[in-house]
Amino acid sequence: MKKALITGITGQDGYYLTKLLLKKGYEVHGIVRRNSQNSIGNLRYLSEEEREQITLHWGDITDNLFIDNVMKTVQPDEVYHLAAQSFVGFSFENPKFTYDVNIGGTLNMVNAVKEYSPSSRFYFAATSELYGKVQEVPQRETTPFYPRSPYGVSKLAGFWTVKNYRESYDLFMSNGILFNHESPMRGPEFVTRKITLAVARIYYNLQDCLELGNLNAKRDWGFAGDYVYGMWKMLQHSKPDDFVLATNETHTVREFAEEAFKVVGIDIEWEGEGVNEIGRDANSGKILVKVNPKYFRPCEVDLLIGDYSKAKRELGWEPKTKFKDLVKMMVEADLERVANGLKG
Ligand code: NAP
Ligand code: F7E
Repeated sequence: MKKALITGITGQDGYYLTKLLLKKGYEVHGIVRRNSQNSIGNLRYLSEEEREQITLHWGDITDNLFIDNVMKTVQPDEVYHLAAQSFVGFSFENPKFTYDVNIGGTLNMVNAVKEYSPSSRFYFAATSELYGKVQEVPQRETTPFYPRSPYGVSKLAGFWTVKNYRESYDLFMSNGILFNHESPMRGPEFVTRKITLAVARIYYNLQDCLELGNLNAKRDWGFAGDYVYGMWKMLQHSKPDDFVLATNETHTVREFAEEAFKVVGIDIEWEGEGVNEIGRDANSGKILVKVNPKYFRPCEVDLLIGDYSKAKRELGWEPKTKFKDLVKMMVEADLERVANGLKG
């Protein structure tokens, strides 16, 4: 039985990756940081049977003694390093913390592999945020990087740390340059989930209006369930390497919101510009979307669209879920959650 160690197991991708690896018969170990509620994040949505199969190790990735011990004890065949301070907006407010977790934590992980489990195959969660102010459209593995946030800079350091350990010590370490991927397990502060949750709450008259920041930002949004399969494929490959996973389709935040309201039968009509732009229910005239500058970022990534042809060619990976189906899946899941909440 193969053994996998997942950091960030309580997050969005941790949830889908755990399900995938359990299904494939892996012994799954996860790193969870302690909190006062002993909460296990998205792992609570796994079945009891699935949860019982996971071994949790309680600690923080910034603690190198803890990471060394886990690596020595578990001796995993595969390590999926997903843990990070992953919210770009928050990284502007807390750059030091973001660097400590995303750079320091990643260094702890690769070093523990080198010292205590050098035959482990290692996956690092790099990101399309490395491309930031894009130097080429669409972005691929050879596109020069230009990060635009403390988060992006921290992940750039992580990317190069992984590559440097791979080249210096002959370790199997791969970088997944993943474009935005979403799901019903997405944190509620990220724009897609913020929108789908608001649509469900507006539908049930629990909220009047949705406030957003930059409606013009364009993202390449895929489904997290498809992307964790790509992570696994990278570690089954004949050699370690760096791969873009994306859909090669891009949409504005405005389009995402429009599509999400459509799922509950509301057509949005837009008026005005910039901070004065509003979205009205075309039927009732009610204002459902407003712009609030507090959600603007000091530096924005305007356009992301990824070219995943290398992953397709070398790994046989392709995204399966289309944009409209992703939006529908997320709105429907939030409608159900909000309805269940109403039932108490
Ligand atoms: P997420 O939902 O924010 O999950 C992050 C995970 O990291 C959570 O389990 C969190 O634990 C854990 N974590 C944070 N700081 C930690 C620390 N100091 N010690 C131990 N665990 C810590 O992120 P995601 O969307 O699943 O993304 C997974 C990874 O892919 C992240 O590295 C992210 O930066 C990267 N990525 C994401 C996307 C995307 O679109 N989703 C795209 C490219 C790259 P808590 O539950 O305790 O907070
Ligand atoms: O923002 C704009 C915002 O926070 C997307 C992380 O998983 O993907 C994610 O980073 C866009 C930005 O994700 C709001 O300005 C408008 O242009 O959902 P987001 P992100 O910054 O793209 C990458 C690939 C990662 O690696 C990250 O870990 O939407 N936007 N209005 C808004 N964003 C938020 N959060 N909230 C708003 O109200």
